[in-house]
Amino acid sequence: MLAKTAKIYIAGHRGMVGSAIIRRLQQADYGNLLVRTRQELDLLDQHAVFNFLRAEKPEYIFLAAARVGGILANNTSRGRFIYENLIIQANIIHGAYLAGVRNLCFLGSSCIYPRDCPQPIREEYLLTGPLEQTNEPYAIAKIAGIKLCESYNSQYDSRFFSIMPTNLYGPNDNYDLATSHVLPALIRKAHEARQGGDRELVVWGSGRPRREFLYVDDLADACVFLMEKGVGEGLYNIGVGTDVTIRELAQTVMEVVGFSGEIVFDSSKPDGTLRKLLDVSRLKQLGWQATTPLRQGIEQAYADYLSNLNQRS
Ligand code: GFB
Repeated sequence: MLAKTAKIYIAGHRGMVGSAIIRRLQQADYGNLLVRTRQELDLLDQHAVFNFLRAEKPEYIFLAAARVGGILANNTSRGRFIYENLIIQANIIHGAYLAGVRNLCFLGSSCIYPRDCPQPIREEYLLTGPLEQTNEPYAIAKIAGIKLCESYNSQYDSRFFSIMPTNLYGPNDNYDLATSHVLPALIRKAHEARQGGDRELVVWGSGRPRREFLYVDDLADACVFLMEKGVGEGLYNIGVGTDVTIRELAQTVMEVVGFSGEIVFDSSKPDGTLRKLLDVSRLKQLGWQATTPLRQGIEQAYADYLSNLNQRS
């Protein structure tokens, strides 16, 4: 039972996912939240992480700290993506074990599944085939995180579980065009094209890949739901159950932003996997479902983008 006074550590609380988990916990009146900025605690530093967890002894951990990025960042910073993710998760998971923290929610990603697996993707398809090449290092790190959780549960007295979100978007997203995911990139490009009076919106790849998009507050709600339920083990896909092509996504973003130019495809950029729609029946059976429709979520994300722009100017 997750008590309202339980000490809960949120690793990565300044990122899009971690900050959404904080919002969700605060909304539900959890009052004993533990956070550390990167300046206060370097998660790549094993001794600092072990000492911190031993001193603070949280009862629950949400492990939302990670090196993340879009297709280009994954494909070009391959060393950094595998190294930083392996180290951060190993430090926190082993540190949790050493400090006697029994409950932990590990955040993975839908790219852990084989590139060519049947759709929608069920949790059982993990490790049944080769991975998508553009994000293989990141996916391998995340698979190692899942296996760390499973192995610690099996050898020790821990209750660590893993969740696999589909492509996320929402407040606090990364809008840097070189490292971002597609949805924030298209919001920024469409906004700047409209402001600049441009005629074209450049979309990477062919526009044919399909992606599923989950509003980050829905993801945070699912993480807290599973922790409250006390699932304590296993792998859970979290998505909306439907996907769109990148071309359709670009059209919706253009409508929301109010840019009516032409879409131009840049075929020098990779498409990545053609489809990765998650099967979300496991979560549905437990009684959870996403609630934010894509268009509404894009409107909310664009409003957040605009308010951040206004704050900076
Ligand atoms: O979101 P995204 O970068 O990552 O790209 P993935 C999704 C699709 O959108 C790809 C296309 O086919 C991109 O080529 N796309 C079109 C764009 N225009 C743009 C643009 O301006 N920027 C970006 N970034 N893409 C990531 C993985 O894969 O998904 C991570 O690399 C992680 O490991 C994450 O799993 C959820 O969906 O292809």
